[in-house]
Amino acid sequence: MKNSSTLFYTSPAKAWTMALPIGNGTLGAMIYGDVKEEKLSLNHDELWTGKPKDTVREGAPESFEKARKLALECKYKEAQDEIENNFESTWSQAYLPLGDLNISFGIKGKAKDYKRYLDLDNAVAGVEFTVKDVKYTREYFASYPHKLIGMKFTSGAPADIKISFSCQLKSSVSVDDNILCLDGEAHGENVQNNESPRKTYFEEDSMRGMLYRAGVKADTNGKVTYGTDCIVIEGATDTVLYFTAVTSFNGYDKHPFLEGKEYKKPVADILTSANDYEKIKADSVADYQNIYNRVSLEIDGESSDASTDKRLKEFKKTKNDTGLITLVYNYGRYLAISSSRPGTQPGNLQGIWNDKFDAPWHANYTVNINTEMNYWPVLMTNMAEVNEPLIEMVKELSVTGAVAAKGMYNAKGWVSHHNVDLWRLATPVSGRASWAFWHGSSGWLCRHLYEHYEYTGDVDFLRETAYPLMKGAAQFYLDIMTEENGEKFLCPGTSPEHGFIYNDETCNVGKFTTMSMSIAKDLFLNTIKASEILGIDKDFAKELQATVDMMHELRIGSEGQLLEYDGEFPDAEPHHRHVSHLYALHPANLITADGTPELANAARRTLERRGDAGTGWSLGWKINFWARLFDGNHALKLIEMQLRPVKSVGVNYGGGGGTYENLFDAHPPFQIDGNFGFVSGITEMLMQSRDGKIYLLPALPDKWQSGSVKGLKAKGNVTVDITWKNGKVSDYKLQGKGTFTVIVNGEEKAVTL
Ligand code: FUC
Repeated sequence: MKNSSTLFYTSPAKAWTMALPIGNGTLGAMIYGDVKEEKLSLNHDELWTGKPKDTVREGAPESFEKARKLALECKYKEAQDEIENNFESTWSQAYLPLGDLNISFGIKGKAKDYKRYLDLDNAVAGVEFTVKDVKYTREYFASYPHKLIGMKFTSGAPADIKISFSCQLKSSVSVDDNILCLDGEAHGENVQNNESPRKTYFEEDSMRGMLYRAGVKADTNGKVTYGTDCIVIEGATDTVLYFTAVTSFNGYDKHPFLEGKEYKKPVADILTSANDYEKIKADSVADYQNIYNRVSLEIDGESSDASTDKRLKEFKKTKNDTGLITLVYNYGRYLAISSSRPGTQPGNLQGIWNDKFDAPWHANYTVNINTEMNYWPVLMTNMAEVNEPLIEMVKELSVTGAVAAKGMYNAKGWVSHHNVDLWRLATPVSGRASWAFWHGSSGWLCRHLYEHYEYTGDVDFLRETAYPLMKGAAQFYLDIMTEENGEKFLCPGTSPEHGFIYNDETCNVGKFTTMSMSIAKDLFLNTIKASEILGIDKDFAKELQATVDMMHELRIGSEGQLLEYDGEFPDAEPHHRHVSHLYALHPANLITADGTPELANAARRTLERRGDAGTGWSLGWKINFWARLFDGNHALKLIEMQLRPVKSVGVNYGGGGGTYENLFDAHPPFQIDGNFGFVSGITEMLMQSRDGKIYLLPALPDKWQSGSVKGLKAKGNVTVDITWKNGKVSDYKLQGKGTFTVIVNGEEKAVTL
């Protein structure tokens, strides 16, 4: 097993952030690997509290108008109070843990030669050790085609195994037709109560939540006994377990209890048809490799053979283990494939992995950066199908979002705010305006739809899916635009989640923000381009262009920085983790290093003033910013910071970002976005593409003198392979169709493929 594609440890996981994740997009498990008491902490991506509900707040449009008027009069604090008191709506629902599978091995004695691993080339995890000269092995994988988790345990001498479930939710355990079943129920509500959400069970059917069944089947050469709440196996040398789970979730707009789908029979169907372990495993590995193997990265340099925990510690000191960077890159691609596949839910704040009853931020979809970051790498690393759940979510959100646009703003089109959940919450949650009052996600998410077209070149997708959603999101911003002195802007607004000082007070609502203007402008320009490609909606495109022409420009402040709000106010927190006003630089391309050097310089000043420190995702975003500024050395500095070993799991909003022992990104706490920002950042250091241009090695750090990357995708559906030596491209291959400008070793070359 290669050290750039294998995580391994020489002792069991003592904490969840040391355990190893597997997943098939829907089912997730964290494997601890204890010698005697194995534990798999389990998840199902549909297991959320709540149900569809009307979250529009009465009187919201009037409140919005009041706030707008106050902001226009520069009464920022009053505008904010108005929003917080009379505009915002209810809390998001929460993602729940499914339960634990406990596998007790009747092993007595001390283990030797212990190894616990996750092999990214095959998406297989395992544990092996010897006790009293008897060798034990365990193997785990999650299968997308077979909808299950497979496990195989072998031992050199007959062994006893006891299998049971435990669960933090209302649940019961039984044996049904030789399947050990866990039947559980999610809470009908994640009620907000004095600022703290409480998950609540109700009696009335209309208030009940989602139901689910998890099941395990054993296939063994030992003697099997079924207890009331366990399976006991005696004298086995070979045992296979199959695990699956199904919920009553029947769509974001269906009541999960009253209109829930059948969920018990599918568990039995999946498990009874699972009989050939080796074939199921082979199918699953092939299915995974079909995506994973499209990209390969080699950066010449040291690559340590030490265990992953030791490598992290060592890296902090020497920063020399380039193989660790490649490992974390490959791990990010693995996590994307394992948490997001066609037909599943999009990856939430924790992907699909969560063991907490009260997960940080409810493990919801936080869409003021986090969910988007989850999907930054997927198109450029050639995994377009991994994007599908996000696209489906945006489709659904446009329905709830149209209700939110009308009900909250009396506006056309659709809108979503900073939190989304399984039920496609589109209204602003209650709480501080600094996070809750932000209507940028509909626009931001549409950038992913347009990029899906840009990368794949799929015009049918643009016509049927992306364009109508982009148009609806654009209609909303168009409809709520404010005009003053011949200029148009979105008033009022907040720049997530950072405020400014005005009249000695911290304010979070301004007349407008650079980010909301960039999001709207970017969306309008992409919508205009899309309408031209499709040859439709000429008048609408004209209206958008007329508005763009009147929109506030990006403005540079007295210290050369980009301004974040309407005025040059002092920052409330100069080193704040969000750098939202650089949206134009990344993910958008309104600022480019070669096209708009003055603004690029202002972006650089902004980053310098903000500082490098940050949460995991903040470091991740900064890798991408520096890559876009063509500064590979600074990007590498952020990569090195992101690989700092972290143990603490408490919420830290400061500069504590890093990496846990299992290579999960540490906000802290664990938040998966940083893993994905890491992958897109490295990819953008090696290749960028926009407007028919393909940049090879635009931000290569001095330290990465030679290497190769294969199988990346550039916009226009071009597959890109690059080999470099002595810091220069030595060979490259582009596969696709069309005419492009390739920027290679400082020269521009026109190529027709
Ligand atoms: C945003 C960020 C926090 C955290 C949370 C889930 O609010 O500002 O750092 O990532 O989302």
